[in-house]
Amino acid sequence: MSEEPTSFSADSYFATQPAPPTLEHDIAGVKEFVARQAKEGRNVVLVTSGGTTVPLELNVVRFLDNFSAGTRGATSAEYFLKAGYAVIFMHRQFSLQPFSRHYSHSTNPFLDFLEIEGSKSGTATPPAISVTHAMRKDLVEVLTAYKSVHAAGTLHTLTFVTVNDYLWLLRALSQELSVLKRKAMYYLAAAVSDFFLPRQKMSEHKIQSGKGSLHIEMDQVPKILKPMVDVWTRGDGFIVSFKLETDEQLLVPKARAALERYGHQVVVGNDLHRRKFEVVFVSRKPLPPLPPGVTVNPIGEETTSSFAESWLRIDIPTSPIVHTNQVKEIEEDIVAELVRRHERWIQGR
Ligand code: 9Z3
Repeated sequence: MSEEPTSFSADSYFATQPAPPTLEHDIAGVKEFVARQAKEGRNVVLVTSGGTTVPLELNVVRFLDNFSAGTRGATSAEYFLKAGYAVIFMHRQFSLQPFSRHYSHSTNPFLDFLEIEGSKSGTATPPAISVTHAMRKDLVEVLTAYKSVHAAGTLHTLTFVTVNDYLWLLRALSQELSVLKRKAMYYLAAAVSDFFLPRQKMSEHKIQSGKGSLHIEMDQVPKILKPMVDVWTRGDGFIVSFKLETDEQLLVPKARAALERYGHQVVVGNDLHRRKFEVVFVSRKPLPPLPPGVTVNPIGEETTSSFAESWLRIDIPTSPIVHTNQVKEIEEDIVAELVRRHERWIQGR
């Protein structure tokens, strides 16, 4: 694998990398969903969530992955639904999803709070199952929200696995959503690989280990935010990207650079280790002060000549695993703030 790296533009990427086989089917589903939401007058948000993989072989045995459990995306999707948005939830297969995330197999396995009621011997009817008393209140709350979203038809779910699936889907969905003009929001919380191996350079079969160390040169994933802003969404979409860093010092400069380069509306910066209780909103224009009585708690707003940063912090949870819906989630305030900003965007301010 010693070929020279290629520099891909978005156009050359899509001209040379194959579309996922389910793309046409996925587009048809989204088209129908968007048309229905447009008729019913809802704002629609595309939420991307979870990590993308980069396969190393065509018959894939090994792949690189990006860190993300899908918590940010799944949690935010619930708050957008609560705020009256219709949600297209585009997520990594098997990552967390709205509603079911409360009962993930690793942190809150649902089998642990189900009980089998006494069975009547000699009958063919299986015994009833009940929920332990302590879990009932939370489950009723989650189930009620889940059922009402289903009845209203306001959640549409799609999956990706590889960064290639992600890029093709993002382009197609942005184009579909562009019919909603300013009523569409794009909330790009998925953790997207910066590097990939083009199909043309991939080994067909499992890479063999006999030759010692493995050297792979990867190409850069094209920067798709620029065409997304200018072409796919035709400049109308309210686009929010996330910037993940592990060096806190880089967060604001990198977020500003992204805004400068791509021209979208907001970058939400988050440090890997602090992301559950602290984020920073970075945008290009200074914003008017927040209205009184809002739930967001920006403790410091700093405005430079062309960028405004507002920090959002919540109390650090005392226990790492808490099996209750009563714990404050930072996504509640992130979504509230973005809904307000989107409203202003719709009004052309
Ligand atoms: C994020 O920064 C997300 O907030 C997290 C969420 C991945 C940290 P979890 O799913 O984690 O709750 O476990 N997402 C964006 C990461 C990303 O790939 N951003 C790109 C970049 O930083 C730009 S779009 O260059």
